[in-house]
Amino acid sequence: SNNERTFIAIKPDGVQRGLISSIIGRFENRGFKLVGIKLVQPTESLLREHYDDLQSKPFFPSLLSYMLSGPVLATVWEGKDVVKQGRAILGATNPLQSAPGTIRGDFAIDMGRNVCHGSDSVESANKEIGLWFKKEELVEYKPALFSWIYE
Ligand code: YYY
Ligand code: MG
Repeated sequence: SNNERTFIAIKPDGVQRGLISSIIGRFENRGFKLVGIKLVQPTESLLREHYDDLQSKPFFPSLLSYMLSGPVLATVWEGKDVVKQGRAILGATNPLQSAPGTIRGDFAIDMGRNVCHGSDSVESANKEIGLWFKKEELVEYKPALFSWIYE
């Protein structure tokens, strides 16, 4: 469906490095629709819920302090296959394995400074969107270019 949604976040390093416009520009250029956006200083409890499945991993403490180190740009994008396409736009988790042309492949080197987050399934997208956004912070509109992007 054209209404699939994903949660994409620009992590504290991406915000500090001035990469917000480069990253959201790639989603805009592809034709995905922005339906929510805000800068957030995440709390530890939000991050523990967001990364619930990773809490027992050895890298979790450093992931937590990295994600707490500054504001995060939280965004929600809508469009056909946007969860999977969003992951492809971001690139592999480890930037050293991310193809050039992906965000991580173009802007990152270390896994613990990989600049961005993207939901890995429709189910986790719904969970993450609900965690980071209130319902009234997400908008509905028909983009003017819709019929130039979708046949
Ligand atoms: O979804 P994605 O961000 O690509 O990877 P996850 O496996 O969900 O891990 C979340 C986050 O944790 C990753 O972006 C970097 C960090 N991390 C790490 O520092 N070391 C690892 N071995 C695995 C993940
Ligand atoms: Mg993940």
